[in-house]
Amino acid sequence: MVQDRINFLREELNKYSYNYYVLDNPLISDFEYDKLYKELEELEKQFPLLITPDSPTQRVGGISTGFKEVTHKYRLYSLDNTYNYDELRKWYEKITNEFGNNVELVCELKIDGLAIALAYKNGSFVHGATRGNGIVGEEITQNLRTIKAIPLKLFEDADVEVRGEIYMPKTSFEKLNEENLSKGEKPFANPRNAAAGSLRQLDSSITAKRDLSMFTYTPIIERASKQPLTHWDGIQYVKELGFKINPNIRLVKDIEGAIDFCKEWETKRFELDYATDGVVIKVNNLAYQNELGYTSRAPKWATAFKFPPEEISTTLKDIELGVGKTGAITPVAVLDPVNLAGSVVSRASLHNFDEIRRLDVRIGDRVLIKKAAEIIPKVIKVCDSQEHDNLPIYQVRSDCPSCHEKIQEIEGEVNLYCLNPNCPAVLRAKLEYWVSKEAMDIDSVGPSVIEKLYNLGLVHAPVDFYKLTVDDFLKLDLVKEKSATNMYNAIQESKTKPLPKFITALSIRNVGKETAELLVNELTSLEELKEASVERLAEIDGIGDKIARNIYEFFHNEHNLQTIEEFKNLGFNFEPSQIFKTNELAGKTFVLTGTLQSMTRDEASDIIKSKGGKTSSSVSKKTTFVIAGENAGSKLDKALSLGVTILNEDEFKQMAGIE
Ligand code: 0OX
Repeated sequence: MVQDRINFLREELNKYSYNYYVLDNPLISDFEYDKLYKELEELEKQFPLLITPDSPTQRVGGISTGFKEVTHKYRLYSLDNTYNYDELRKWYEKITNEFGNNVELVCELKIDGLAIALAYKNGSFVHGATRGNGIVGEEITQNLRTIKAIPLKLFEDADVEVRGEIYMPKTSFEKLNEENLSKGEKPFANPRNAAAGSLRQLDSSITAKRDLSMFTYTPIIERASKQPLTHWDGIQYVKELGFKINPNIRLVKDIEGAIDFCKEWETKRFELDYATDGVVIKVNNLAYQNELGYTSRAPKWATAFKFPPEEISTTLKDIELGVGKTGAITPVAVLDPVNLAGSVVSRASLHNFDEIRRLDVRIGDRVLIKKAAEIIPKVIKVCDSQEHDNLPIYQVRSDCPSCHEKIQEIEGEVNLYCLNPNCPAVLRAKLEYWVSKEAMDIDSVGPSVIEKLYNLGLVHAPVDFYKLTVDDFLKLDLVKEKSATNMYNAIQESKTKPLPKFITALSIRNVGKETAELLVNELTSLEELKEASVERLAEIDGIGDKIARNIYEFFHNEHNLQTIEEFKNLGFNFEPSQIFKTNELAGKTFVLTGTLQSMTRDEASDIIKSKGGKTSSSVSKKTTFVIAGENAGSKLDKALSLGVTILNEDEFKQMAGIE
């Protein structure tokens, strides 16, 4: 009776935990899970003899005095690396020389974590060890038990040994580092170190608190209901047994197929929430694998194609200061050009002066730069060197590099600002932003036209765009009648753009497209916006006190109000009716991926928002729909793995009620 209930609870809990941690597909709330878990815990307390090591309550573990060395039953080999496609083709040629053309390959992302081996007897997890030197590793079973993506009990009573990679998601790594910093502890250098540090804890309750996961990539089936003959089938089989498999895996016909996979992931990898440093390519047929065998350190049937480095060191030649549309002074590192993740980089972001001070960056230093999801790489640290100490400490200049007015601090802001309203750099940046896609989207007027208009004294502030005649454009060299008329028309047409775009274009500090939309959705008209108090503004979901104050100050500045009046007199349309939303898509969150045929992603996003829906840049359990265009990437894979409904462009248009 008690045993039955215990069995039932264990099965239920295992099912929910598997769906949550392995399939990323939660079935019940944390509350419901905890209720079942507590009931099981209570029963096991009353009947301790019924506790088994594969019970879900046994993931907590205790304190050990050290890690025991263990000899692996099967050696964990390394991988030979390849760095370019020709090397890959040569590797494949050796194989096809032996087996003929069209040897199938499996491509897997190479997870940058820690390799481990797990042993299962009669379907239960018995022990796990680190890779060590491949022959001898350290037994860390207790710590591995705390990782929920590692099944304690398989769906089948099988004897297997699997290998895989333990990793920490990038977002969890950042969170952990923030916590460490706030406690005055040293941050981890990267997610891999954080995973290693978490795994090597003598107190496994610490490991349990860290967000670690595992992708399984090598199945060794000793006794089970199936004996796969290919690597692909082996992977599918261990998935059936309950292990977590990376969804970004592909079976290809030949090396060109594998090269396509590598090319695809060279850039898409930055969208993932875990680090990957390459692609592992494996011969699919296990009989071929057997015949090919191993060198002294690595299999001949597999190779790792390494992505170009995401981090590289170079010399900092100078620090240039940019002046933004709000007057913010932003330091930019000028570098000795280097190849980073496939492109030549000669400039990198240094964010702000606090960052320069924090890193103690000095001109002449060797610095480490990194390419992350963002396009512009950033300087992440100064490399240790003896020269560093002899270089002069970077001195922040006190004047604006453009107008030479004194630059100032603003309370609550990390940047320094040039607050001269007539600073040429600020004026130019505002003009460029006005025409940008995010703001008024005047495609035909680019930075070089703006520069000429500005230098001729024809345009000083955005209102001046609307006073230009076709003849004014003809004053610019190389501009002919047709393009002059185009530019004139595009500017005039922009007067009818919806209010959020106009507000975005005003360059209010910290107010971009998203905030402008929030404002208009709540306050609906420019008049209401002008009259709103700081408190009213801060009440809007998504607008904090600081931004509320910036908005308030902007609309209580005489010069700004005059400018807005001028726009009105020039025929700008501030009708609130334009921004009323419908609510067909209320409560639904969309993620857009790939290229759409009949509209841009921004346009689709505007349609969603105008109908009350939300958009997000990443797929999660909260995503309602993923709209997948052509060449949709990892977001589509993630949606598939989470079971999120995928819409094609036509289905989306139908849902949104557009033809
Ligand atoms: C990974 C990874 C590592 C095959 C024989 C030696 C290594 N880091 O993601 N290793 C392997 O494969 C074995 N596959 C992977 N995906």
